[in-house]
Amino acid sequence: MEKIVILTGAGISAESGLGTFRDEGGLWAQHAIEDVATPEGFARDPDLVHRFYNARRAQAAEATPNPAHLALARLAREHPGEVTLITQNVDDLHHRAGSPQVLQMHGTLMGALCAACDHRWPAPLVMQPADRCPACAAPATRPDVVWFGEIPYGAEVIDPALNGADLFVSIGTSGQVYPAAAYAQHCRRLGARTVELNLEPSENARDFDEAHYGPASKIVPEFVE
Ligand code: BJW
Repeated sequence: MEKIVILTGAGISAESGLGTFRDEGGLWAQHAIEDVATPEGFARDPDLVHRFYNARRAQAAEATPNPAHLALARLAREHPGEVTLITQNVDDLHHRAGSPQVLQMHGTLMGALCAACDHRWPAPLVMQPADRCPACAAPATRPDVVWFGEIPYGAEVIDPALNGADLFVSIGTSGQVYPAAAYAQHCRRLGARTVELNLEPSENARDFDEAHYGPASKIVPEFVE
């Protein structure tokens, strides 16, 4: 039984209408990273950060999965127990495409997190700095996403999956953000075949044995078939 680990990034959701971060006109062209994706930025201006994530939550709720999300869901259903799907994305398009298990290492737009007591609950469509935590009542509600300087979720599942992978496939990610950017090199050193599916060569393109470049909605279904 071949163990397959798939890592996805913003590029897989681009054709569902959700902006990537670093492409021309992407999210970081409109907002400084340090203002909206760091705990320090949130402490400085929680209103701005909530507006940024409220807008993205609303957009994500309107978006629909594209053929790339659907192909990965099909792959996992057809190969039960063989596929580990890790996404850096905070949208829920893999879930809505029917992927049975999705590890959202950078959290989820659909979740709220209390910065005071770490309690988690489903996010309201619109979050505000004064919103109180349902567990401890602190007005410390934040989106349940992982910002720079914070520890990504799921290492207890991700690390063993990477260590046991026969095939590692990276889809729609620029390879600029760690630890995800180091996964291909790690898997390759341990003997896995590594494949990149992206619009253009990523920052870590040298870590892949094989690459296919083009829009995810075309190249992912082709690769999966
Ligand atoms: C298409 C397409 C189409 C477009 N079809 N493709 C080691 C070295 C150096 C630095 C560090 C290091 N280790 C840690 C750091 C610090 C830091 C870091 O990486 N900094 C870098 C800037 C260098 N990392 C962290 O702080 C992380 N924490 C951490 O490492 O903790 C310690 C630790 C150590 C060891 C083990 C474990 C932990 C946390 C990182 C959190 C990142 N958070 C964000 C925001 C999440 C919430 C939100 O969504 O707002 O995550 S930043 C942002 O970048 C978001 C994304 O998930 C992430 C990656 O972006 P992604 O998905 O790659 O998007 P883009 O836009 O960059 O690329 C899109 C790609 O798609 C492009 O290639 C296009 O070509 C392609 N594309 N259209 C196919 N149609």
